[in-house]
Amino acid sequence: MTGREINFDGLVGPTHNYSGLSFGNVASTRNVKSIANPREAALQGLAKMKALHDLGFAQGVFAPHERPDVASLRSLGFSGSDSEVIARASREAPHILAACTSASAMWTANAATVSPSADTADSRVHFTPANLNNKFHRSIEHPVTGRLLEAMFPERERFTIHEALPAQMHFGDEGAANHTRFCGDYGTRGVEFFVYGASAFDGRLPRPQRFPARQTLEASQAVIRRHGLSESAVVLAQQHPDTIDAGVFHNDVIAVGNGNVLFYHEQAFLESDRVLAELEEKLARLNVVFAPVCVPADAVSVADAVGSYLFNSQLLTRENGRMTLVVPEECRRNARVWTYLESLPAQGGAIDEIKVFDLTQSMQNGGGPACLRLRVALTQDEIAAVNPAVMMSERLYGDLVDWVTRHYRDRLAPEDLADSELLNECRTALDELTRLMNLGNPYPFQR
Ligand code: SUG
Repeated sequence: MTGREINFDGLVGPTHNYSGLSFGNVASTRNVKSIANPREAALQGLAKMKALHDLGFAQGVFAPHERPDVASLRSLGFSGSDSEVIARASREAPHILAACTSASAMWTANAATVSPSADTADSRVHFTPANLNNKFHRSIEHPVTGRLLEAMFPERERFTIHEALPAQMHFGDEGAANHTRFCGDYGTRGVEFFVYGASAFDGRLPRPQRFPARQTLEASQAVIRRHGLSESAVVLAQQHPDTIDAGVFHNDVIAVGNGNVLFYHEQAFLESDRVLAELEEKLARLNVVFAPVCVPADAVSVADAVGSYLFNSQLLTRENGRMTLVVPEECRRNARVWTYLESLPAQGGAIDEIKVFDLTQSMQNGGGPACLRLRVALTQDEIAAVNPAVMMSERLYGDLVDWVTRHYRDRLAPEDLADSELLNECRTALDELTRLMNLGNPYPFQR
């Protein structure tokens, strides 16, 4: 093997809560004003990271952000000391305070789009932090995401960290949640698959009627240009607008790919036949035999997929070349989905193992196993250049569990967001974390 995929999971931040901020994400809307347990959320995520590390998968950790984001509140006119800013925002605009307090950076599939060096014109690994322009609470993530990526991938001659795309609806970019890379070996050239929800400029393309299409065609095309990807190794596809209207707000809620496998729902894409044929043909040029696994609607409906997050799974290649599907506990609770999953290993494809994790705290905001991780495929030399303090180990796991246990609350209700102590708790925790993970000073309060 010349390359490896590392999964960088978002460590859930201390302000994890349910504010119903994501119109079009049905779990977020359904659970608005529920009581959150940030400590449990972080420990659930860490347990998944550690379990996958123990199984031999390469696992990294992506640090959370400083919240509430006082600078954003100030930019919206709230003034005074930090605690006065929070008090005023909670009185006058609690929805804005909630947006500025979200721990949404945990869903690192939305942190950036990543192109491995084997695919890019200058043979560097390219990262474009996502502008997440469709939702205010997420649009404030990219500056710190960029600084964290710089600290995680410090060698500029190997790793190019771009600015986010222009913060404008025409270039709405949701990062790797709408990007999949197919390949033979992770270190050799692959085909990058970009799925968009709608075009911002081309009125002939259909668009969803009920919920927003967060990723635009034009954003995907801009990332392709920036990363120096070759047209012969890129496939673009439009997500089916009806599925967006059914709650599929990112492609990773309806499809997941890895290696030569695409595991997808029958209704995921418009022009499905063209998309599959193009993937097959472009992969064949790289001597990779494409192996799509289509889940028919009569086995699992789109509603079942949205409710269970079957496709928001991680598809991981084990050392023997076979694949493990990592799904959330919710899949076991849906009889049709579970029946399908139990039949999958016997179908004779590459996926012959299912692992189930309890990620309920994140799931209640619409974030499953795939949302929580950013995949970065690297060569051995590049792996050696990653900041070692962000890589999962027995020691880091122990340190992070201890850190979460000491700093996180086990209950966060909507009214708690007005408590300015939360900001101090978050800053104290993050100051310690930056030393633990050797991240420098990426946060506004440290600058
Ligand atoms: O952007 N939820 C996130 C979930 C992101 C899931 N990511 C992927 N599918 N890759 C979102 O909708 C809800 C926050 C709240 O309502 O409090 C939220 O932001």
